Amino acid sequence: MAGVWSFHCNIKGLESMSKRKNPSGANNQNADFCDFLIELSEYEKNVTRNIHKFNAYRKAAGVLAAYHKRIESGDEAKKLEGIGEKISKKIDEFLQTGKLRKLEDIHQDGQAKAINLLTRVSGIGPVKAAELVKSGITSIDGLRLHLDKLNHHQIIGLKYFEDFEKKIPRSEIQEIERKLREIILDLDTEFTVTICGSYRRGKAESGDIDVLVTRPSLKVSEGKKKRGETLLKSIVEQLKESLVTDVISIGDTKFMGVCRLSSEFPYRRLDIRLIPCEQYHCAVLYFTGSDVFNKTMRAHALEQGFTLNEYSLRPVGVTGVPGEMIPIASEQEIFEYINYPYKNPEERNM
Ligand code: 8DG
Ligand code: CA
Ligand code: CA
Repeated sequence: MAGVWSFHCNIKGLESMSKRKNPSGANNQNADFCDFLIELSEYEKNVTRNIHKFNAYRKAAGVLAAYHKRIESGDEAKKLEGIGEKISKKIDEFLQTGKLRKLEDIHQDGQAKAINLLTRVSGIGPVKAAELVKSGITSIDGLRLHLDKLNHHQIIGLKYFEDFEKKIPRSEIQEIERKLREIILDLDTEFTVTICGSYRRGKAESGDIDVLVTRPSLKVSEGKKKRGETLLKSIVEQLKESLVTDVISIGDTKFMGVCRLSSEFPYRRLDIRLIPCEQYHCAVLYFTGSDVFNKTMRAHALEQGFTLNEYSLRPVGVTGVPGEMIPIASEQEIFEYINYPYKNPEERNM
């Protein structure tokens, strides 16, 4: 899904987005700038569908969040990488007036508001949202009257809209992790189960649960048959007994669905990926994120003559053609190969 993925806002609304995507922890002295930049990036993603502007705003927010001191003028901000004339002007406007004309206009724009709202439904992307708004649907309740316009994923997203908007506390994911391990290891003790995403980065709460599963006998080299096209399906069948409540989609390697600990808890989005063991560490690295961290690390890998993705690390020859995948035995090794100082998952929240 890479590439288009950044265009798929599933359950994340503007508010949760600004909390999620900018690491505005206690030490971010530019959190108010970050918030408006993230809101502008959401607008570019969902409404104008301008991925370049989306990335530019996201990057600027990341740079400001990581900056050690409060920015006092647009000119000062402009000295930082990723902040140009336009964003520096917005910082000045915000410092002088306490708001942004552009955002005020966006807030007044009913169409933009409706598109942003509908993209918060899991499975509804910017294109679908625009289509729905064009057909006159501008609210969640309105959407509930038009299930015929939605696919299975979108219907599930709508059914659990309120629950999926709720952040998942770390303690609840720990409980889900215990249960997942118990059920999956009960099938075969050789399985390894890792919850990645913001949870692995140590966040106090997460938007969804990203699970990776492998086992030593699960090898790329052995081809699809032996890998067992039914392995993921049998795992999910077991999980349905006490954790999984709905299936959004399931293939040989990827399950998307819904889970719930018990009736006292909200329904939660759960993704499970079955990964061949040779690719496990690259996958864990990739799905731990953050996505901004991934981009930075990938760019660094390229500078060092390697291409890095969710499957493998490979050297790039002078001709630009990637070579054979390098055998990887740990996440640390990936950092070592590309000469990148190792960062704990907790240090990847950029
Ligand atoms: P959250 O769920 O708490 O909101 O945050 P998250 O865990 O960081 O985000 P996510 O949207 O669940 O994505 C999980 C990680 O996957 C993310 O941290 C970075 C990585 N990732 C990319 N690109 C892509 C992609 O194209 N598809 C998917 N599914 N994940 C991606 O960097
Ligand atoms: Ca996640
Ligand atoms: Ca996810």
